Amino acid sequence: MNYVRLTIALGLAALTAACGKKAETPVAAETNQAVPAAAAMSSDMGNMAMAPAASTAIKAKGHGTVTAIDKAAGTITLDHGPIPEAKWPAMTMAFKAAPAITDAVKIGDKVDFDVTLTGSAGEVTAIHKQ
Ligand SMILES: [Cu+2]
Repeated sequence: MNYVRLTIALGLAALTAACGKKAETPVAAETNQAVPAAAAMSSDMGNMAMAPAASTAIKAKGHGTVTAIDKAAGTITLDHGPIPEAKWPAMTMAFKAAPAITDAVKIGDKVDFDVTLTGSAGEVTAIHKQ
């Protein structure tokens, strides 16, 4: 029983670390973007499969600050607050984002956004400045 709990705790810690690491190394993330973002995150999503309901897409709203935009890769990095719908703590991470999203804001903007989350990956589907 204790072993199982420890395994789950380690899995969650690894996920949190993976998400944070991604945000701390945006340059490395960009080089991976030649492969679709979802593929780069597939290992994270594999870990997430341990948690129930992780594979189900969750629509949520978030608030945060834009820290990076990569229009070529179609990603936006947000330093976002907690997202209770997904039981996510505050963190900085990259999300997939369509051109309409990446063109609408700039680095440093404080934003409200809608996001669809699948495992540890997410796509921003709407965004506007606060
Ligand atoms: Cu996050």
